[in-house]
Formats: sequence, structure tokens, C-alpha cells
Amino acid sequence: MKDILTAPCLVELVRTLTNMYDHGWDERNGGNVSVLLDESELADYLDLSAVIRTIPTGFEAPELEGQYFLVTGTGKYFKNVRYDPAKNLGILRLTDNGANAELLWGLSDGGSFTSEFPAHMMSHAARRTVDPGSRVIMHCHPANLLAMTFVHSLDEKAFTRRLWQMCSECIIVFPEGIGVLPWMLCGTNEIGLATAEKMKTTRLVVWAQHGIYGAGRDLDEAFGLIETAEKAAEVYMKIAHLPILHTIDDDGLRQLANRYGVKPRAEYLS
Ligand code: 2HA
Ligand code: ZN
Repeated sequence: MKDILTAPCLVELVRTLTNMYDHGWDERNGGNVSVLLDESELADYLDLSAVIRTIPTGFEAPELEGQYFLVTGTGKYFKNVRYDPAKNLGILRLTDNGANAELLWGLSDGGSFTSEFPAHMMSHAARRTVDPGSRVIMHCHPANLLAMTFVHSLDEKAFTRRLWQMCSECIIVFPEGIGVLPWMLCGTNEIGLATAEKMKTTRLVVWAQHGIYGAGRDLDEAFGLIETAEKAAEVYMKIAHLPILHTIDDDGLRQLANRYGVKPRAEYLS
């Protein structure tokens, strides 16, 4: 067996979590990430028949039966992951229609998977119905997106249009727009279901007064979505209190979409 710490999926996740921390998106134990893995990514590194322990998930997700996930642990600090991946991360296989998670590696201090496991697994299931290549769910607390949810309308069309207008990149990077949930209690199946419902039409879902979820085919896609939305929110928070003299109008937004070959959500442009 090769050393699991050299597995590309693990190396890339550790780098990404470190980068998220360095962006200030994951204070203390804030944030969580899950990556759906193919069995072939693990076969050279782990004995997949050796289950360390079985952890009940508290929900069912029959679509994910037998799937492997690399996840962050509950209560773990992203800033520490690089120094002890085995303590802060885990590799799991879902069984019993998703009701149980078999731990195959990691969570070495006896810990459990992220408190937001329901939102992650339900979001994976939802994204994969619209994009079978979707493999990453990322959650974090970027300050400007959070700040925006205190002072801006939470209407999804208004929120999306505002971000699109803040930088030319936005409509190209997330043409489907951004979903917004009102404040809800985190860590529950309810917020998991509500997030997953939004994930059927968008890869970005804001949790008001809490943070954001991003989905992607790989870590770069999910990271890049959040990074772009957060940059737009930062610009908004810098200008919101000033007289606005110029913006990107709908004709400009349409030109961007045409030039870069993306289909913006039709009812979001006039
Ligand atoms: O503690 O971000 O939403 C991790 C979180 C919970
Ligand atoms: Zn959070």
C-alpha cells in the first residue's frame, strides 16, 4: 500500500483548506468541505474492507449508497489540517441507504464528520441529479458575503443581479445565479434539505448571517465560485454607502454572456 498522505485527493484537499483559512473564510472551526471520491482513487492507499468504526448519519440518502467521501471533521480548525491530516479529516463510505458512515481512515482522535454532514450529503445528491460530474461541496464564512446579508435584499434575483453588476467576471462564473436562504438553524436536516433544493438550480447558496455553500466538479471550481462571489460582495460593501455613478447595465451583462458563451438565468435580466 502507498502512503495515504501522498494520495492526490488528500494532498489537494489539505492545500485547499489551508488556502481557505488563509483567505479568512474559516475562523476557528468554521467551514467544512466534502469530496466524493472514486474507489479507484483510494484502492492503492487503503484496505477498503477494513472499517475502523461505523458512525450513524441521522438521515437517509439512498442515491449515495456505497459512495466514498473525504470530509473535514467536526470541531476541527482548517488552520491545523496541514499539520495533522489524519486527526482533522476522514474518509468514509456510506452504507444502509446513507444511514451509516463507515470510517476507513482519519478522525484519529475518535471524532466525527462535520456537523454539516446532512447539508453536504443532501447537496451532493441534488447536484448529481443535474450534473453527474459534481464531486465537491464547500462551506465557509467569507466576511463580505455575510455582511451583505445584513444590508441587502435577500431576494435571489436582486442578490444575484447585485453581484453580477459588481465585476464583469461574475455573470461568466455563475450565470445560473446564486441561491439565498434566510437565517436558519445550522447543522440540521432541515437546512440540509433547503440547501439541497436550491442546489438543483445553482452551485452557490448563501446562508444569511452565516456563510455560503459552493459546489463543483473539483475543489478549484467550488473555491473559484466562492472566491468570485466574495470579491463581488467586497466591492459592494465598499461602495454601498456611496453615490453610485456607473454600473454594468443589462445590455452589458448580456454582451458578457454572449462573448463568453454562458446562459444567464433568463428571468434575471430585463
Ligand atoms: O462549524 O461552519 O456551519 C462549522 C460550521 C458550521
Ligand atoms: Zn458554517
